[in-house]
Amino acid sequence: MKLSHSLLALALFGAAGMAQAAGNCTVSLKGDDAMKFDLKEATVSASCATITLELTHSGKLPAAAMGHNVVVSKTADLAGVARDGMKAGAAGAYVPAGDARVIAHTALIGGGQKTKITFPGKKLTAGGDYSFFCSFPGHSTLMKGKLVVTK
Ligand SMILES: [Cu+2]
Repeated sequence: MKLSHSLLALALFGAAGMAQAAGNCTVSLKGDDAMKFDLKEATVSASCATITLELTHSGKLPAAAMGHNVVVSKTADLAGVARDGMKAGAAGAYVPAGDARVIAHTALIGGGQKTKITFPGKKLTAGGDYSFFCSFPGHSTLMKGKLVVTK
């Protein structure tokens, strides 16, 4: 009896694991004029061949005043990337060019716009400590969240 119960538990765990590996290849975020993302946490799978990162700016303000992007980095790199992004300025869309700490980033958009990018799941490691944030000057203190990476 005990054995069959453990086997059943294993089968259930296995099924849940497979379902997880098959999904979670898309992250959709909304940013608004109140300098907020709609999510504090998102989950993706490192086994996705391609991860899609979508951003919708649901506000009305132009990119120059309330621009948003989504940058993915290790959580430990967030502050440094945000700081160097500010130095890159509007011309660099507030993302440091060729910076290895930037795992992925979308374009900077204004109210009413949408953007998306893709990157390979293998750029992430399951269980790693990652964050997503907006690198527009001053935004990352509010506009950030945890990117949970599963297998
Ligand atoms: Cu922003």
